[in-house]
Amino acid sequence: MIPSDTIAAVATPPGTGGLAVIRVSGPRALAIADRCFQPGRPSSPLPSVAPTHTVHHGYIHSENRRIDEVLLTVLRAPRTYTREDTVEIGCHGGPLVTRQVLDTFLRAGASLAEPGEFTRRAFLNGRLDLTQAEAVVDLIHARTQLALHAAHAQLAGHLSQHIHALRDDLLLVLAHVEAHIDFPDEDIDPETGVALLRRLDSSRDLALRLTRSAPEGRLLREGARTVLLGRPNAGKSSLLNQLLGIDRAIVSPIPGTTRDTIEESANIRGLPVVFIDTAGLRDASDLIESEGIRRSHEAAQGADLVLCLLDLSAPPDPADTALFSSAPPHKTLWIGNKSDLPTHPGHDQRPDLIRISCRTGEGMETLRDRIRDQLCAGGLGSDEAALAINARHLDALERTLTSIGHTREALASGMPLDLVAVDLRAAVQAVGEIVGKTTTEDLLDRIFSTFCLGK
Ligand SMILES: Nc1nc2c(ncn2[C@@H]2O[C@H](COP(=O)(O)OP(=O)(O)OP(=O)(O)O)[C@@H](O)[C@H]2O)c(=O)[nH]1
Ligand SMILES: [Mg+2]
Repeated sequence: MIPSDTIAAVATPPGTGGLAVIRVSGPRALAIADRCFQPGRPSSPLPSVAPTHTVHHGYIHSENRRIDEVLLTVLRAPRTYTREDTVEIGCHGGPLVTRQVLDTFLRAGASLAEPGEFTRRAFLNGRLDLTQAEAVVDLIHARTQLALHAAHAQLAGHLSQHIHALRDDLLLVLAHVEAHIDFPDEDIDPETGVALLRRLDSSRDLALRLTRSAPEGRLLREGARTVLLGRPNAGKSSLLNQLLGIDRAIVSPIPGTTRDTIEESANIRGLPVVFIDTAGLRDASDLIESEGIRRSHEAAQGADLVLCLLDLSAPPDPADTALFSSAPPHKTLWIGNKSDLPTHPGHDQRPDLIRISCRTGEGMETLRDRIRDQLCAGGLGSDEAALAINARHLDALERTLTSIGHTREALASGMPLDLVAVDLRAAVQAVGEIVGKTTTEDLLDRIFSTFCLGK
């Protein structure tokens, strides 16, 4: 349904700032602005008669009282974010003045926008599809270059193109099948049957390829979970602080300093990484420490990457091997810390050890490179990862794949064509949900409620 009311919201974050922006969008945006805005010069035009994409100096007033001196931008449909008439008011950035400017527009006839309502309108008016609307959120929340890159690609429609191609292919097969349902006397000739199966297979391959970018999508949106494991005093908390560039965790010479897991995000060579500092691994008699160690093991199990830290200055402990058993070998980096101290000869046997010193910073750049390489080996940073689908896309693609599978079986085993069509329609429906060709109010509510106010 195309909305008919005019909405307003503060588009900048709450709090005090130099400027704030208030956005008004809808069929009455310009008329409402006329009632709230007094041009700086009497000869200057009111918003409703001002040309599109022009900026005007003046005052927001309410009941003959001046609220603020502002710059007002007039943007006429359809060349706007929502494709509706839009007015943006740049006012002073205090919370009170911003609120008063907004209230003036609400009193003049605008209604307060829901979170994400501007983007929801952009979607309903055909300016964006659903994957692009989701990319707007990703763009706003991107914390690293690579996450930003993926969000830009999705906003530009890279993922949509693939989804549309997939849907078009399935629709073509459906058209063939439905044509034959209408003429029940004619069977699909064997040649066409083979061609249709081939087309279904290529649809399945494309859908599978897209699902493979899901792990990268998660890493880019949520960060790669990287757990620091090691015996007490190995220097895990010191390493966390080094990687973050701040003193986040308490460091002390007393073994068993860290008792709970500490999580913090960092940007490693453009990749979003969530580091998790854990309690040192040893056989603890203390109840709290044992629980901390249990959590360390648990964190390592669910990790994207595990950093196993050894103290080079201390003799290697045979218990280390057992304790580190929870680290999955293909996603583990072995690190020797305290390279500034004399190295105990027992450590020479591990050629893959990355030598660092949290005290001097030696080896930290190499470690950052190795973390990036290890995460990129999983596909992150590749062109494929630029597709980086999210959990909603994955769910819809998996349903698409199931329906394609059923269609294929039904077609190959010569089932009646109206049954084949049922499965095919389910596949078209599922793939259409991704871009918003088929939607429900519920689905839209779920997506747009994750947006911030004013977006
Ligand atoms: N010489 C030297 N000392 C270090 C280095 N890294 C850490 N230390 C010291 O080692 C001690 C233990 O460091 P932490 O970072 O607290 O070790 P941890 O692994 O977090 O220890 P727990 O929390 O007890 O498991 C502290 O006294 C640090 O100052 C290093 O590279 N060189
Ligand atoms: Mg610690």
